This record gives sequence, C-alpha cells and structure tokens, in this order.
Amino acid sequence: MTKTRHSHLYGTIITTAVVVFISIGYLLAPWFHQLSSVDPQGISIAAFRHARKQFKAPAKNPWAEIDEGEAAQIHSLVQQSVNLTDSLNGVGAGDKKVIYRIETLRPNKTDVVDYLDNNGPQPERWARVAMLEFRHNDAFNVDYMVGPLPITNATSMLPLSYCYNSGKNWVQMPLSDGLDLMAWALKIGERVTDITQDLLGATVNALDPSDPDALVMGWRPALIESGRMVHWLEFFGPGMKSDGRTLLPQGLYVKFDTPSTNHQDWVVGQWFYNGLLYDNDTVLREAMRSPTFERLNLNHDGEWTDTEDFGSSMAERDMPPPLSVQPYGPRYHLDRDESYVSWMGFSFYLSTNQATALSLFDIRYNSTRLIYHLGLQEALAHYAGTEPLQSGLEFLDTFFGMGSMMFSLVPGVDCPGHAEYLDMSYHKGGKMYTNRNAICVFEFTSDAPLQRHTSAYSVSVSRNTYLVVRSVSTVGNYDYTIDYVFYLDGSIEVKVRASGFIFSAFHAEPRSSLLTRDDSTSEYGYRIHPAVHTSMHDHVISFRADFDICGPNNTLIRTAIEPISRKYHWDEPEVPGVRNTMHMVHSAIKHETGLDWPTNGREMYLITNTNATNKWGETRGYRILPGSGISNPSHLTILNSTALGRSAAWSASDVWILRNHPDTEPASAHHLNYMDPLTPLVDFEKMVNGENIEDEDLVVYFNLGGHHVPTSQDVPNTLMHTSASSVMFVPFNYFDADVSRAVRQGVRIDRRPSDNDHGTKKKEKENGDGKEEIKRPRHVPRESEVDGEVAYFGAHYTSPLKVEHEMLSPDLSHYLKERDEGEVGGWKTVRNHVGGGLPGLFAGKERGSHGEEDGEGRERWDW
Ligand SMILES: *[C@@H]1O[C@H](CO)[C@@H](O)[C@H](O)[C@H]1NC(C)=O
Ligand SMILES: *[C@@H]1O[C@H](CO)[C@@H](O)[C@H](O)[C@H]1NC(C)=O
Ligand SMILES: *[C@@H]1O[C@H](CO)[C@@H](O)[C@H](O)[C@H]1NC(C)=O
Ligand SMILES: *[C@@H]1O[C@H](CO)[C@@H](O)[C@H](O)[C@H]1NC(C)=O
Ligand SMILES: *[C@@H]1O[C@H](CO)[C@@H](O)[C@H](O)[C@H]1NC(C)=O
Ligand SMILES: *[C@@H]1O[C@H](CO)[C@@H](O)[C@H](O)[C@H]1NC(C)=O
Ligand SMILES: *[C@@H]1O[C@H](CO)[C@@H](O)[C@H](O)[C@H]1NC(C)=O
Ligand SMILES: *[C@@H]1O[C@H](CO)[C@@H](O)[C@H](O)[C@H]1NC(C)=O
Ligand SMILES: [Cu+2]
Repeated sequence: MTKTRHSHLYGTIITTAVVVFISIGYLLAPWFHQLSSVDPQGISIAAFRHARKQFKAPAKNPWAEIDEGEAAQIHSLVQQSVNLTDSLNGVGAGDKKVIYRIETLRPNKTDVVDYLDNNGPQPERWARVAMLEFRHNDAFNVDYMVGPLPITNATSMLPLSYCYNSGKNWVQMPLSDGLDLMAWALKIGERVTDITQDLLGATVNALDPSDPDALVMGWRPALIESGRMVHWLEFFGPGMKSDGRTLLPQGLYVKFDTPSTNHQDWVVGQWFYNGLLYDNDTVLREAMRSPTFERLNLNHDGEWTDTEDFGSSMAERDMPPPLSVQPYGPRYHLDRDESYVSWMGFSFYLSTNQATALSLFDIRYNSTRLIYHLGLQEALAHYAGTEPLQSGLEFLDTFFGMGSMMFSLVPGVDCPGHAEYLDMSYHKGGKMYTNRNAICVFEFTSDAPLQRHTSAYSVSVSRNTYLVVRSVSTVGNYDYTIDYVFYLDGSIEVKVRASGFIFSAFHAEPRSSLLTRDDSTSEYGYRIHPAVHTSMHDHVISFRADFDICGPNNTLIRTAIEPISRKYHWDEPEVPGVRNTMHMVHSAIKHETGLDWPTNGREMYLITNTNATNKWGETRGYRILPGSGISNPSHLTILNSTALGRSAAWSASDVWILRNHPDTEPASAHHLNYMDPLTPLVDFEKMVNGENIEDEDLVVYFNLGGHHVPTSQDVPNTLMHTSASSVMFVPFNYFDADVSRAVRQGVRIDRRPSDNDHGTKKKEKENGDGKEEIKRPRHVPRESEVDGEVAYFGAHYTSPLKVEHEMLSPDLSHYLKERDEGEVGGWKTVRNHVGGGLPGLFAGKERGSHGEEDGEGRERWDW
C-alpha cells in the first residue's frame, strides 16, 4: 500500500523534468525573461564557465596516487626482483612472498616545496610496496620503496623504514590472513551446534555463509604479541537485512589461542555464558544439563534493526524538503587531472591513501601557503564493558582501510544535487580498484548569515557560503563522514560525523524474567532491547596539520584569559584597593607537548610566525579551536589502555604540538599498528621527545571524536547531529582585516530619509569604506532595478531560472553500476569491494566475496 503510494509519487517527480525557480528579483521585476539559461548574466557566466573548464593546476600533483600503468610496471619489476630481496635479517630464507599493496610513497616536503615554490625539479615518484612474506610458521608484512618511477635501470627496490621510528620495515602478522581465522571460527561454531541450538536457537552454517538464519562469529583480539594472538569470539546474528549484525550479539563466547600461523598449534579455550567461564564445551554441556542452569533471553533480529520505517504515515513526509540549487554551475575551479581545487582565494591539492583516506596538500590562501598537509591519520574506537568481547574491544580503523572503504556517495543526499564527484583508485592484491564518486566537492550556503548589522535606517546582511570536500569511510558497522570546510574569512574546518550501527553488548538476563530495571548494569551503557545493551566507547580520530604560517618557522603561543585583581590609579577614591577584572597572558610553548582543550575556553592556542606581522604590527597567526560540533572533541578516557599498548599514544591528549620532521615523521600512526601494539612501526610517544619548538617547522596533531554512550536513540543507527565533532583554524591577526568582505554576497538596504535627491550618493560617500571597488559585481547590476536603496553586493539572481530536476533528485539508477562494455548502453551491478562486514572481524557472512586472490587462485582475506 505505502510502497504503491511511494512509487506513484516518484513517478510524478520524474515526469516533471524541469522545475522553474523564480527569484526575488523576478518578483520585483515587472518583466519576464524567456525561460532560458541565458539571462542578463549569461555572457559573463559563460566566460566564467569557459575559464573553469580551462582551469589547470599550477603544477603536477606530487601526491597523486599510483595509476594502473605504474602499478603494472612495479608489479612486474617486483616479481622479477623479489626473490633477490631478503630484508628480514635473521628470519631465514623466504618461503613465499605476495605483493599486497602498491601505493604512492609521498615525496619529501623539502623536494615538493622546492618544486612548488622555487621552480625546482619535479620530485621523484616513488611507490610504497607492501609484501606479505611467509617464513616457516610466521607471516610478515614488509614495506619496500620502489623508485624512481617510471621504471628505468635507475629504479631500485629498497626496504622502507626511514619514515617509521621503530627502525623496522616489517610487522609480524599474528595470522597469515583473516580467512584462516574465519574458517576456524566457523569450525568451532559447528562443533557446538547442540549447544547453540539450545542456548541461542540457531546454529552456524559453514556451508552456506549467506544463510539468513545461521549464526556468525564476531571477534576481538585479547592479546597480540610477537606472532601470538589470543582471540575472544562471540556468536552474532547475521543481520542480513539491514546489516545490523553488531546489534545482534548472542551472549555465548569462546576464547581461541593462535600461538603461530600453524593450525596445529591452535587451541580452543574457555567458553563464557551468563557470567561464568567453562573450561571447554564438554564442561558447558554438563552444566546445561543441570536443572538450575539459567538460559538467557534471546536476541533476535527483526524490524527493530531496520534503518527505515516505510510504514510511517506522518503527512509532512509526503512532500520533499527544501534543497540547495546551483543554476549557473559551480564557482570553484577543479582540475580533475591534478585533483586541484581553487575557491575564493583558497587552493589545495587532494591526495588519497588506502589506509588514511583523503588528505589535502599545499593549502593556500591568496597564493600563500597556510598548511602543507592536512589529513586523517587514524580512527580509534575504544570500548569498555562487562563481557569478554566489549571489555577489551578496540579498533584502529585505518587497519581496515579507511581509504579503500571510501565508498560511492549518494548524489543528492550525501552531498547536494549540485556537487561534483571524484573517484578513489587503489591497487591491492594485484588489482586496481576504483571507488566511483568517493569524494564530493560543493559550495553550500548556510541557513544563517556570516555577517549582519541593523542600524537605525539600514541593514546589511551577508550570506555564509562555504566550500566542502567530503568523503565517507564505512568501516564495518560505522560510517565516518569527513569534511574539510573552507570559509570566506580564511577559516578552515575539519569535521567528522559518525553514523551506522553501534557495536552493542549482550544483556544477560534469564529468559524467564520480565524486563526489569537493573541499576547494576548501567555502568557501561543502557539497555536498548530485551537482550541488548549499549557499550560506552571513546572515538578518538587523529588528524595531522602541518602548518606553515608565513613560512615554515612557526611558534605556538598560548594566550590565557585570566582573572586578575589590579589597582588602577584612576579608580580612587571611589574604588579603594584593587579592581577585580581580567587580562591576557601570552606565552610561547617551548617544547613538544600534548595539550587539552582548556575548560571554559580560557586559553587560545595560536600558531604564529613571530617574524611576520600584519599592517598593525601584530604577529600573524591562526587560532586552533574546537569547531561547530556537539562539544569539545575528546581524548581517550582510558589511561594506558591495556589493549592499545604503544599503538596509539596520540589518543591521550586533544592537541599535540611537535617539531616537524616531515620526511622521517610524516604520520602519527601506521595502519598496521593494530597488529603490533607493543612494538608498532610508528610509536607516537617516541615522536614527543621534548624538542624545542620555538621558531621551528611545526606540526599539529589534533583529535576529533567524542565519548559515545549510545542510548535507545542510537537504535537502529547513531545520528550524525549528535555524533559530530570538529576543529577549526581561524585567522588570528593573520590579515589586516576580515578578508571575507571582499567575496561576501548579500544585501544592504538603506532607508535613510533623504533630505535631497542625492541622498543615496551622499550615503555612499559617507561610507567610504573601500566597498566601492569590491561590490562591483562582474555581471549583475549592483543595485536592484526596483529600488536604488537596495544594494546587492556580489551577484544575485534576477531572472527566472531553469533548475534541472537532476539537481534536486539526481538519477540514482546507476548507483553501484558500471557501463557494461559487452552491451550497448547496458549497465551491470558492481559491488563495494570491501562491503558488508568488517574483514577479519565477522566470520560467516559473505565468505570469499570480499576476499582477494593471492595469485594462485586461492582466496585470501585482506588483512
Ligand atoms: C627469481 O625467480 C624466478 C622464478 O621464480 C626465476 O626465474 C629467477 O631466476 C629468480 N631470480 C633469481 C636471481 O633468483
Ligand atoms: C625522504 O627523505 C628521507 C630522509 O632524508 C630519505 O631517506 C628518503 O629516501 C626520501 N624519500 C623520498 C621518497 O625521496
Ligand atoms: C641505463 O640505460 C641507459 C640506456 O637505456 C644506459 O645508457 C645507461 O648507461 C644505463 N645506466 C646504468 C646505470 O646502467
Ligand atoms: C574439559 O575440561 C575439564 C575440566 O578442566 C577437563 O577435566 C577435561 O579433560 C576437558 N575435556 C577436554 C575434552 O578437553
Ligand atoms: C594577497 O597577496 C597580495 C600579494 O602578496 C597582497 O598584496 C595582498 O594584500 C594579499 N591580500 C590579502 C587579503 O591578504
Ligand atoms: C627558519 O629558522 C632556521 C633556524 O632555526 C633558519 O635557519 C631558517 O633560515 C629559517 N627559515 C626561514 C624561511 O625563515
Ligand atoms: C602502561 O601499562 C604497561 C603494562 O600494562 C606498563 O608496563 C607501563 O609501565 C604502563 N605505563 C604507564 C605510564 O603507566
Ligand atoms: C626572521 O626573518 C629574518 C629576516 O627576514 C631571518 O633572517 C630569520 O632567520 C628569521 N627568523 C626566523 C626564526 O625565522
Ligand atoms: Cu560510537
């Protein structure tokens, strides 16, 4: 019934191919322009569009991802030479090596700056090649650098370790691949079908992993140590409908010890049910035969995990919402070949990476560099709880590939209908993958103005239009929407919003008992279903910002806002003694350190160039502050986390200020730190070693995220308005005055009573504030045709407009489809290559479908 109504509505929308928008200008104008995209502004807009098309980046993108041709060359070179390489001193002769990932090794900052700023040579292109190498019973991920590219006889393959402060170029992998673990987890589950049938009302089905009624196995590491791994496995419902597996824990757990990659050594450990440990399944079976054995509530899938309610009858839902339109096309410039964007004084390059998703490089304002590199480093989610899985659950999500999981955005909903899209390509397991439309770029006008002022007879209001670069990384149950936002005043914001399914805990309550409030269980979360509990967790998401404010040499100034009691001589005699007031206290930070956001915002963190002053003699700088999120972004609550070891020391403070060693310390983390928490390739703690940071090249690491205590409102999905957090960089005496004035768009309405005919002119003279030259728009009369006292600054819409239906409801029929070369005009469905479950985390669903072949036809699971 509702479905029919829906499709009928859709039908009406698509038959109305063109929606006509009528601007306020038109309402005021007595004339009617013929429906056409050529209006009074037509000519200059066409010129602008032409310029936009011709737009070229000033230089080749030095951070461009390896393309298919390069990857193929490297692949064959490595294949030829790999048996010559033995970088693992003392680990014995190589048994087998597999090329795992080929990606760009980002060039060194010194080389790039020389290229961009001094017309130096184009930096050499190098690739980072990750190999999986198997030695006896051990597996290693080994990183190499291959270059320069393209391949000549000068190209070599070297161990890559200069950018890892462990000095190593390898990580011992606790398992050879995730497939092993998955297969075994299912075997363990199959061995106890009698138990699971009795306690959970279902069984594992290893033969048909897509069985919608079968159980799957979830996993967390309990210990990772020099090749040994101990796991806690838990049975889960498969959540086939909405992908809501992490809402379906079943409350039966088993420990699994894998001391090496050799299956012979693997041992199934204790079982856990209803708060009790059982030595093995035999002991559990015996216990179950006891009449006093308590069976717990079952956690069944159902409508409650569906993300949509198609049945709702709220009348307002039946009309589409207001939306943003862009009838004349974008105003930013985009060079797709070089992934280079320019907008309203800003410019920057984009660069992608399989682990760390999107980065921005060489961010400039007015051609002057502000930030050399701005990008995601790692995303931690750290749980706590009262059962074996949740109590030590922790994810470092770059391990799963936050770049390779930047899936296709949904036009019109993830990004406005007028957004433009860029693909994300990467080379893995011998194949090139392309995630279509993984990045969107768009301008958006906020609902609230950027500036306004009302005076006795006039008002001036400016729109707040900003540029957004957005991507979404879906890592298993969670979707991270990551925005880089540019504002007209020179501010830059980094914002993360999380959505998706929470990772919930099993709520153990006897099957016989009624739903009762049980205070003892609200220590780690809240009950959200008869057998489900939320799990408190911290999200700490690390970003890197390599500031170059007026050159590389910068200083971080803390400016405290403090109360003070001071005597002012003019106060006497009325105020004898001191006056209680406040003042600022400025101090430079001398050594590398971590900082937290001050309570009551009573301190400002300013990244400055003490050598550069504005017109007024003040030190130029940018302020780093929490942005427009739900609260201050958080750091990790847990002190010295047992699960994390040394893998994520950056999570301990909100902001870190370090001496920049861009070549040898280009990142706060490595995506394999998750697999080697005690001796990680990149140990952030070692980077904070007390170096002097005054007048040096500085790098700021800051965290986004929040303390997430999900409630019933996180079911079925966490909502982005409460999960958002952001950090902003705001100019602070950087310019001589607010620079947004030159590019703002808005209106001044002046109703001053005119004592003579020259009232308007007189007013303009009086203003004399330099607005004259900036408010001469290129293609639109400055003042409305109707009323000389209404002065628009910047262009505004003056005539009827044609807005394509596509801008409001983009055609989604080709989403996740690609043109089928075999058929003219045909389309075939493609899948998100790492869709559905978290690889290596859930066993039993979509087996093989997100596996990669290891070159010998055997499925391998991508660690
Ligand atoms: C490397 O291996 C290939 C095939 O496995 C072999 O043909 C080649 O001779 C080997 N090269 C060396 C230097 O061992
Ligand atoms: C970057 O600099 C380091 C240290 O000076 C050097 O070892 C490395 O080869 C350089 N990397 C590239 C890609 O040029
Ligand atoms: C590399 O090859 C070129 C010709 O392709 C040759 O002239 C040059 O000597 C070679 N260099 C080395 C180091 O082998
Ligand atoms: C199961 O555990 C019990 C108690 O520790 C032990 O006696 C028994 O041998 C174990 N059974 C198996 C099959 O390991
Ligand atoms: C932009 O750069 C030019 C040249 O360096 C300078 O004259 C001008 O003042 C700058 N504008 C702003 C708003 O900083
Ligand atoms: C940065 O500071 C160093 C001294 O620490 C100095 O040698 C260098 O010239 C400075 N660079 C610039 C661009 O001012
Ligand atoms: C952190 O914990 C580890 C082991 O749990 C311990 O060895 C180390 O001393 C602790 N570090 C601090 C700073 O407490
Ligand atoms: C400051 O600028 C002067 C000259 O412009 C330069 O010699 C000096 O190295 C700079 N100092 C720093 C710390 O950047
Ligand atoms: Cu969360």
